[in-house]
Amino acid sequence: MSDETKPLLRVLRGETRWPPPIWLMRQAGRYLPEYREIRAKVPDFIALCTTPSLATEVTLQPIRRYRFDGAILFSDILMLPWALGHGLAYKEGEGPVLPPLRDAQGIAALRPERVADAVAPIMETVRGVRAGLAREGFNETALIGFAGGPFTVACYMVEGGGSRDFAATRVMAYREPALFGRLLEVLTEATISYLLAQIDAGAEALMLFDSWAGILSPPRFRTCVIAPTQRIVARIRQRHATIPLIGFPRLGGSMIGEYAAIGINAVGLDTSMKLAVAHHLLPANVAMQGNLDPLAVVAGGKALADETHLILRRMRGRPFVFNLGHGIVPQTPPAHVAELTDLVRAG
Ligand code: 1CP
Repeated sequence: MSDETKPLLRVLRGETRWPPPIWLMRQAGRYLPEYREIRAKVPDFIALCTTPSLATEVTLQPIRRYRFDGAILFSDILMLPWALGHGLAYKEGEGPVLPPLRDAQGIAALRPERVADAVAPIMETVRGVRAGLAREGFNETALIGFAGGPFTVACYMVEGGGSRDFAATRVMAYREPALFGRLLEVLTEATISYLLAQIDAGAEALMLFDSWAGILSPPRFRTCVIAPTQRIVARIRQRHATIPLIGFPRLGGSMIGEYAAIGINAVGLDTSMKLAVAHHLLPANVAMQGNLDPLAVVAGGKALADETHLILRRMRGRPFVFNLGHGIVPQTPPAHVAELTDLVRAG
């Protein structure tokens, strides 16, 4: 089946299809026993992301169970700082840990010239997933490549890991805008090369995860989220005029209209976004993706059905990709994901 007949790609290019295509953020991961089995043998998460045979396998696992319309490359947004030579480790139960980057020396120590070699195994995974999808007969499933939004990646680098409020990052963005801008610039350029390489390796659509976009004031949202994203979109469009691009400015709220105006094909909506407001803010040709609460999938049953039907009712008649409002959580029963795909496919 050619690209043009894959439902996800058609919808991202502006077509309305019903039932809508579906995939789920973090669809490969700890809620799946077959993922946990591989993870038990590879305790180092970075090793999992950089071993093409294993990363390919875990990318395909959820497709075999649920025949999702999108397969998302198994990797992590923090593999880019890792590729830039910034230290990265994943601590059990703690999430990612990086050396906090707070000054010009920290930026000068980044090594953009290393990125292409460092991400070579990830490109091998992209090729492996495309081949695996074809070999296993998933002809309608499109491969989604991704990167973190430069702002969100900077959050983890400045803070040195996850945080509830990324206070050090926001203070740096306000107090030292030139320094923070320089960091964003290095990340933006590296992200462009990284995403172009994913397209060359076989990614059919790309998503930018800007999970912490919404913690900024509107003026800083423009300079730290919209401007870098606009540059990424323009540079990718120069080489690949029609590749679908999905942006996820999580918690972007009232700013998503301005965000969508930069030439992105689709906007990922988080759970807090009222869909009537999203309709008002986004142009009709921009597809929407989202926004079921991941905890509704944990609940299952009537609550899951009610929440799902509400979203389907609100989205009928416009380009729409069913997804969650944030990543699936580890305690999700795999049977509830099957309930969800049945509900969506019944329209
Ligand atoms: O097995 C494990 O325990 C590791 C858990 C895990 C997984 C499965 C991490 C560590 N990353 C991933 C994969 C991942 N991360 C994907 C793969 C594709 C998919 O199935 O969707 C993607 C797209 C991401 C993106 C990602 N990583 C984001 C953006 C989306 C989001 O959830 O907001 C972020 C913020 C990260 C950082 C990260 N990586 C891992 C953790 C635990 C975290 C969050 C840290 C924190 O802020 O507390």
